[in-house]
Amino acid sequence: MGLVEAIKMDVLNLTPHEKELIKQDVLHKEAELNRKSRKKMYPSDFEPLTIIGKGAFGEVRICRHIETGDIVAVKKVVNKEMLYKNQVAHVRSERDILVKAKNPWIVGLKYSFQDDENLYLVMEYLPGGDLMNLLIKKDILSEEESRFYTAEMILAIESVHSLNYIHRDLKPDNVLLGVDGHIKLTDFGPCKHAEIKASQKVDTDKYELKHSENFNALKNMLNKRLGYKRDRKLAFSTVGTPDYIAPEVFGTKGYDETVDWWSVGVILFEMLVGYPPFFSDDSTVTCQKILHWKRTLVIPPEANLTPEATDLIEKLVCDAEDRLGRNGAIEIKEHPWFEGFDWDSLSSLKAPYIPEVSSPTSAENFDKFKEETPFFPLSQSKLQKQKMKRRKKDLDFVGYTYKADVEEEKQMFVSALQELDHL
Ligand code: ISQ
Repeated sequence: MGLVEAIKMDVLNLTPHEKELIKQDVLHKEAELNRKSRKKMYPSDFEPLTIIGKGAFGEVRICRHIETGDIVAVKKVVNKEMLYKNQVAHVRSERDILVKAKNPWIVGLKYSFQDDENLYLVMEYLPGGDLMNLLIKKDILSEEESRFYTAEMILAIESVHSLNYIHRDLKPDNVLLGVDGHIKLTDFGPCKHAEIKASQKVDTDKYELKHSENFNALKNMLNKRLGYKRDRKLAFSTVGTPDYIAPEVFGTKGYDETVDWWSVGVILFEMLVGYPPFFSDDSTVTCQKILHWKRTLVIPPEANLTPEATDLIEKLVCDAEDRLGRNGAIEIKEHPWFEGFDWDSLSSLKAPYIPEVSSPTSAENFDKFKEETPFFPLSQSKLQKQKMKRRKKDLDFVGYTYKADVEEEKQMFVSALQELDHL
């Protein structure tokens, strides 16, 4: 029986001397784990696999951690870019919140390290794709399906706010889906560049011949959806979309965490209507539309939203001083659109869409990207190959086991020590 199990089983009837001996042993193991977790990491510790995102910041790849076999998502932020774009503080704050936020709503950070050229954030890999990809696949979601994703976003944002952070860039691309279809937040704006299929284009002539005014409105809505999706897939390779940003963020008077509730309202609109409310193929026009939201926010009657859904959108996409959520997330949770919704069992609820994931390294739910430059500096690749060879040899001896995360192991020892103190 292991030490921790013995303590946990509470079968001990220890003398103070025995307790002290065990404590020493636990402390020794903890120190060893601390040493391990301080071990410097290098790009050569990872085998790069598929690219799943690219942007102005750098790129994100699925990688295999050679020592443990863990499949992770590594976000590389190019230092040069950061110097030019003054993003150092941004990356640091991303790292800080990921470290602090050991909660189920935020993509976990396993390690971070840097070399001469880049910074690397090593994160858990969520193979289900992002909410943007789901919306592109499904066109629109039902109110029930949207309620699930909205509820999860609310709890996720609430947890970010409870850490005194404001996400500020909540958009469907930053909402990732796990294998179980539940969401986690990240701060990642990948570009999408597959083209929309010609067969999906609405044949406007046909509609015009057959239908009059109502149908023209419907046609407009559908074409807006398609134009929007095509642009989404093509346009945002270097700059993020402003579609989800609250108007006060553009101003000089300051803003608070309620900007995230605005973004939730915009995403809810998009899930139910099929495009975001201020969409334009020109991002400066989108910004103008956001600033003049009182005039430009129109929920098309053809989308057939329930009065409760309409009301919730209008109470989120509005002036900050009137916005639902300014007195805490509870205000949103109590809105009639959520009437009867079981907030406490959300995490055990079956998600509306369960992503197809054929293997732990599968990238099938992400867009495909061309391999242009090596993910890690070339100087690292020889080292990486050596490490892979060595690892393979080790595995031949000991058999393949996934090593528990060092931090988790450490936590077990800390708990064991605390339990010892209470014995
Ligand atoms: C984890 N899993 C999938 C995609 C990701 C993108 C950015 C950061 C972490 C990720």
